[in-house]
Amino acid sequence: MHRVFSGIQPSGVPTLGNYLGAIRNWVPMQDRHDCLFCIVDLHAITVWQEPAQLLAQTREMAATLLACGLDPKRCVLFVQSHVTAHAELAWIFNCVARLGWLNRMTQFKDKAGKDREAASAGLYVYPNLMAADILAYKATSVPVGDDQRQHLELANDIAQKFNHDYGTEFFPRIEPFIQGVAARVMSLRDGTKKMSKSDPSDQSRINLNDDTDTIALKIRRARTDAEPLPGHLAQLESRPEARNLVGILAAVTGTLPENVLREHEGQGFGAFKEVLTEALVAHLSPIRAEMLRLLQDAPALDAALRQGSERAEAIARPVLAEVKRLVGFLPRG
Ligand code: AQP
Repeated sequence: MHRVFSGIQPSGVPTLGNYLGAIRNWVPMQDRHDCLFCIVDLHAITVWQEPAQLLAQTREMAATLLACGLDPKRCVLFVQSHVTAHAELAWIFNCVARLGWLNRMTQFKDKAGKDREAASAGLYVYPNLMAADILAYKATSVPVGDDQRQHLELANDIAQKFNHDYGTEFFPRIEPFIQGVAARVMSLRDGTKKMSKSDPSDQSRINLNDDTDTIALKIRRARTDAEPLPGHLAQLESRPEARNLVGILAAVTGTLPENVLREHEGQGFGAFKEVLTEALVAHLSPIRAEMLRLLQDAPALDAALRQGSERAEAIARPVLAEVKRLVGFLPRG
C-alpha cells in the first residue's frame, strides 16, 4: 500500500473548487491506501489569519471533511500544528533547500503579489514545510492539483539533497497524483482565475456551507456571455466562464463536459443556470446538513482531531528521531 499525504488550508470555508479538485478524490483513496489528511494551519498563517477565526475555520474544515466522507477509522485526519514534527523537520529542510530553488517558485510570486518585500518569510519557505509534511511520514503519493507540481518537484530535490549530504537513502521518492485539469474550478466572476476560499469576493465562489438561496443567487449572478451553448467543447475555448459552468455541471453529475454540451446545445444561460443550480443543491445539501450537525458538537470534533494527531505523531516520531541521528542532533545508534 502506498502512503498518501494531502493537506488543505483552514484559510476559509472550503469551496466547490476544493471539493471537486481535492476532497472528493480523497474519499475513495481511504480504502486503497494508507492515508493521512491534514488541516494545514501552519501553512494558513503564511498570510494573516485572525486567531479566533482560524480556530473556528479549523473546526469547520474538520466538519466539512468528515461530512464529505473522510472517515477517521479509515484514514488519519489531523491538524498540522498539533504534530510538532512538521515544524521541526521544516527547519532542517530550510537548511537543506537552496535560495535559488525557492526563487523559482511561481506560487510565491503569485501570492506575494507586487509588494514582495512585505510578504512573510513563511510564505517564501512554504514549499520546505510542504516537503516536511510529506516526508515526516515518508509518504510516497501526494494527490494535488496541477498548480502544486512545482512544489512536489522541490520536495523531491530536498529529499535527494538530504540523502546525498548525509550519505543515506532515508527519504523515498514522492510521486504526485496530479488530478486532471478538468477538476480545476474557476472563479464565478472571472473564468481565468481559480476559485479560491480567500478571494475577497464571496460571489466568486460556492462555499460548501452555502444554503440553497445563496447557491441560486451566486449562479444567477455568475459571469457568462450572451451566446447560447455550442455542441462541442472546442467551441468554448475562448469562453472561459461558459467552459467553467459546463465543467462544474459535468463534475457534479458525474459525466463529461462533452455530454453536458450534447444535452444542452443551443440553450441560453438563463435555463442552463437553473439546471446547474438544481444539480449543485442536490449534490451539496446533504454535505451542508451533515457539516452543520457535526459543528453542533465541538468537543466530539476536537476529540476526533486529537486522536488523529496522536496517530500521526506515532508515525512521524521514529522518522524524526532517525533524521536527528543522521543530522547529528542525537548519537547514531
Ligand atoms: N479552484 C480549484 N479547483 C480545483 N482544485 C482546487 N484546489 C484549491 N482550489 C481549487 C485544491 O484544493 C486542495 C487544497 O487547497 P489548499 O487549501 O491547500 O490551498 P489552495 O490551493 O491555495 O486553495 P484555495 O482555496 O485557493 O485557498 P487559499 O485561498 O487560502 O489560497 C489542493 O489540492 C488544491 O489543488
